[in-house]
Amino acid sequence: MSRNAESTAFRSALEVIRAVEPRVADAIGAELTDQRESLKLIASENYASPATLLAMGNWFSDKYAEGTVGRRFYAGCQNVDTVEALAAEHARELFGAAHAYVQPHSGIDANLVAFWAVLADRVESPALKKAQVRQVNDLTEADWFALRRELGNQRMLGMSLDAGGHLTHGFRPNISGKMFDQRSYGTDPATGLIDYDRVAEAAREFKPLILVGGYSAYPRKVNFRILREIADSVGATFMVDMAHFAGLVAGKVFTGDFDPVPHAHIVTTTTHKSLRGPRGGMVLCQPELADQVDRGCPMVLGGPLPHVMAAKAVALAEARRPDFADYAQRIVDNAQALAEGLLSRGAKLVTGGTDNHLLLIDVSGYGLTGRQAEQALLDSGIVTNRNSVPQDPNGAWYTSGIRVGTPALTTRGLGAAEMDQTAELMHTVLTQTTAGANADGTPSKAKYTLDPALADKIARQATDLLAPHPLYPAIDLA
Ligand code: DSN
Repeated sequence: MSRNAESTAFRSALEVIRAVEPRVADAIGAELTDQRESLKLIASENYASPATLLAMGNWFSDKYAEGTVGRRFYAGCQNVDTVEALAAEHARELFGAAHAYVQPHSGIDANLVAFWAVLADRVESPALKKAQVRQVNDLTEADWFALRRELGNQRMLGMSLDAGGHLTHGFRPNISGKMFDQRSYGTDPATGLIDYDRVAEAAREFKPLILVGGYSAYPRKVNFRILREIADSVGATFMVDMAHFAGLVAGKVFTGDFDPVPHAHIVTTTTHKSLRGPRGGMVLCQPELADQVDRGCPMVLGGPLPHVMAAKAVALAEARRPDFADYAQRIVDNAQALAEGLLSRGAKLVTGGTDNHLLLIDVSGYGLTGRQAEQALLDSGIVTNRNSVPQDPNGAWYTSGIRVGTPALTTRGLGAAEMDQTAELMHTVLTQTTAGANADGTPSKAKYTLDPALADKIARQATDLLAPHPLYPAIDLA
């Protein structure tokens, strides 16, 4: 394919959009410019390929396709069947999974589908059994009442939010925290690492129906074999949310005990983080859960997004190519180089480093909150997000941490030398930013001072660092 084809495709698309609502075309163009010019270190973001992006912009978006391949509630789904089956096949092959469900629209949706599947599979409920085998109209009011009562308050054990767990693993801001009786396991205060003996102890005491592994802000490998043994010892279903590190599993950087797929009963993921696909979700599971997982829509999900499933098929095909394994390894190499660069300049990292795609900087060492650090870095063209650190005294809004990740910069082709330069830029910003005060003189958790001239200089240096690694080099919108 000629490099010109990508440019022509996006230019033509924008021309068509501009004829209807030029401000949308302008915003799309501006987004490309912003992404090209900033040092994107958000651990959960990436840059999908032009083929993946283009697979989403078409008439598949116009099609309803509730149900599953070959069993739809709408006529005319033969082409949707083709792309959904392809995406599922690529997912099964890539991850060595028995079953793949590619309809979830996001990671939250994928987790809700998984929770439903486990509840339906595991909860001892005569009413639920009736609901599964009969037409729903046959259930009495008493059956429905019993079903609601029996499904509620089931137990879930997952990683605590401040240790790096995710909201959807039973925390209050998400519906999982309202449906489930949740308890969490944290990390060892001295090392920042998961203490598997403590997890086993919590599981023995709490006897969860679901043990959840996985994280959105834990910078280390997780031993899923041990977590599965713990789940088995208390009769729990073992679920892993691998949204953050799916690319490292796909690229065979995480294998054996660190690959969740052979160990978990059910695995959820997003497709747009380290996996580098379109914005969406996916569930992989063992055969006994497949039937319940496939009920995801309409049980939990709105109608599937066929255009996104088409893009998932494209991205998963890309992830099956040999060069994806090289990409996945470079993500980790870059994260370790960035960690090294920060540590050598005196930064404090949770767990003292990383063995995945992300690191968590404890910015209290710079006298800043996460919010102050995030904004000062943003002023300087460095895009990160604030994040709690274990036992965070500043709570989840202001936080004491900055989470950074390397999947996006690795896609652009940056390597270890540039990671060291990135560490230097970040260190300069963080050491030159001072915390501000409120009107009454008390310390502010949000205000800060950073010389705007320095911020501009760093932003220019960030752009220079990126210049040899253009984003979407074949695409010229001018
Ligand atoms: N929002 C994602 C992240 O940034 O980790 C997870 O939901």
